[in-house]
Amino acid sequence: MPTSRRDFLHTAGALAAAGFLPRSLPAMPSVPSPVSPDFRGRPCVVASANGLRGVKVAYDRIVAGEDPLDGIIAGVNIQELDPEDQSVGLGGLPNAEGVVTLDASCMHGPTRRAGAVACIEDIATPSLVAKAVMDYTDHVLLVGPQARRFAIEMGFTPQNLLTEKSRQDWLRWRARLNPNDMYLDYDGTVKIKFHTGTINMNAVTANGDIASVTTTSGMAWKVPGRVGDSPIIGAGQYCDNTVGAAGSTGRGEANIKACGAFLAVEFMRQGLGPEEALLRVMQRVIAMTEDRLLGPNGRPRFDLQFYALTKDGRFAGATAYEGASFAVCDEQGPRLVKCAYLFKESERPR
Ligand code: SD4
Repeated sequence: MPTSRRDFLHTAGALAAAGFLPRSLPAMPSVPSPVSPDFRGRPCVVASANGLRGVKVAYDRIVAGEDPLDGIIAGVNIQELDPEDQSVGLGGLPNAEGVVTLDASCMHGPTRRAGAVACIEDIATPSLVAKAVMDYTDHVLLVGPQARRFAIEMGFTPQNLLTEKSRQDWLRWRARLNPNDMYLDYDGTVKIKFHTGTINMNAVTANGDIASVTTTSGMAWKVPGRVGDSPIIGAGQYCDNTVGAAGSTGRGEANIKACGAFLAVEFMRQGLGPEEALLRVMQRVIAMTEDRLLGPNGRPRFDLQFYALTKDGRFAGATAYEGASFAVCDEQGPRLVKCAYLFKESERPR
């Protein structure tokens, strides 16, 4: 039965009385108007720690006047094309069937556009395919074989992304999966990687234009067809040219439910600094986490990092546990900075 406005108000009142809704809804914060053309800020690039080389490349490009999205995509391309980074692009760890499938998304603040690809095979630079979706189609997200076909039509060259190193890691993982299968077990001293990686990068130029990008091979050994948070606009990355940008790496399943990157930007829009905004996002993620992924002390059993910057060049990284770092480049040059955190490592459930 349709709910009348009267019923709705009555229910809302009951929920407010029970503490589920604020008693009086606060006024919505106004969306800041676009800054004037003579706005002068601080150019800055932030990324996950594996973006240390990339933030310098991106920073130099945006300071030289290049578009912020082109700058950060050039930055993440370094990791996508590096076969030693097994969390992204060429050499990324494959799914359970030994197939490398990649996810990526990007946003361009000045033109308020976004593009993404998910579960794409054979193309080493999905960040550029995401940008091509943004630049050349009326859509935001292409997936699977059709995303691959689109990329080839756009001039990308397909290649085998499974390096010998990642193939060996996959064979070891598979051999250990089931003691009763027909695969001989590897020597027990060989360490199996359960990689979580990914690269997220965000940039703001001196005139306050913002962009964000995230690219990944996703969770190692995932169920074929699995898509993580990286290609989901508002989860893996988000940017609003009036406020700032944010993105994430780590357990995408945890982030998707909190729309973490969007939430971080919304918290910054409401006036929080980037560090406080990201810590609040992390708290929201934990509040949305199912019991099986929490320890008896309520602490998460997974890793998830967030990164953010504001239109005026402030930045932060944050995570649940002490010890993680993120990459930044501004006028002080490229460097790793410690992430803010909620808990000591000793509080992590064993
Ligand atoms: C994902 N956030 O696919 C990405 C990559 C990752 O563990 O680090 N996965 O969820």
